[in-house]
Amino acid sequence: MCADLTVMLLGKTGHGKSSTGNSILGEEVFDVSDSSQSYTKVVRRGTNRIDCRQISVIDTPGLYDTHDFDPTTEISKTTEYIRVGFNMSLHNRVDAFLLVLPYGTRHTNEEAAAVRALERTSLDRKLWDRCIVVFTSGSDFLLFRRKFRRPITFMDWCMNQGGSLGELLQRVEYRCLLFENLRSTDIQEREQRQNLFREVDYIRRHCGTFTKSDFEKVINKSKSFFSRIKSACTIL
Ligand SMILES: Nc1nc2c(ncn2[C@@H]2O[C@H](COP(=O)(O)OP(=O)(O)O)[C@@H](O)[C@H]2O)c(=O)[nH]1
Ligand SMILES: [Mg+2]
Repeated sequence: MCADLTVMLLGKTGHGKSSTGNSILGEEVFDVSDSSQSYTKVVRRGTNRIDCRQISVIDTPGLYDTHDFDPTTEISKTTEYIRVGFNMSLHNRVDAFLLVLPYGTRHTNEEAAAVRALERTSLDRKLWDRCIVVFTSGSDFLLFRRKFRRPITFMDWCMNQGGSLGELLQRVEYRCLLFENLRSTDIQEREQRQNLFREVDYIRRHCGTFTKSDFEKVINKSKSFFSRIKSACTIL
């Protein structure tokens, strides 16, 4: 299978969204920050042709950046980024949303709340079915697994996660990928990309295409969307 592919990066600032976008494209297209300050200020698209595929990556500014984030604002920001991303995408289509988290950092309450807020943005299964969790700093996992007499696989590690991270991974049906953006060899980079393509092809085969009008339907379908957001915010 050699279909064109569009993915959108979502997550907190500093988690490695732009770096992951560059790894996928095999080029330094997006600016990478060297502090926890949000470098990416606007939604951007990068494209490249790899093998026989036209690859589009949509990078977004960080969500849930501050400790005292307001969930209502964050939810409408996420919705807006996704909408702008669709406008930039080829054929108004996004095949998968990549939720970027750094491997090895504790899944803090703050992060758990961020993911819950994202859950509330993506109320519809149609969005969740297209989500892939990408863990960055993948080489730290390779160091970690060496500690075991019989080294565990990345999937073993994912299946062993509990708490809010475990719930999230279950929610995306363990569509999880490991990316090392700084210290990977060309071969590793190629393998990471192939793993991504495999997941996205699977999503497309099982869920069909997802266009901007599908997204707008998801948002508009329930007139209660905003009231649901409001009630979600009172839980947070
Ligand atoms: N060691 C390591 N550092 C990474 C990796 N991915 C991103 N970083 C670093 O994390 C910081 C934030 O990356 P960036 O892509 O700008 O994150 P964004 O704010 O989510 O777009 C930068 O210093 C990157 O060099 C990774 O896979 N391994
Ligand atoms: Mg960025």
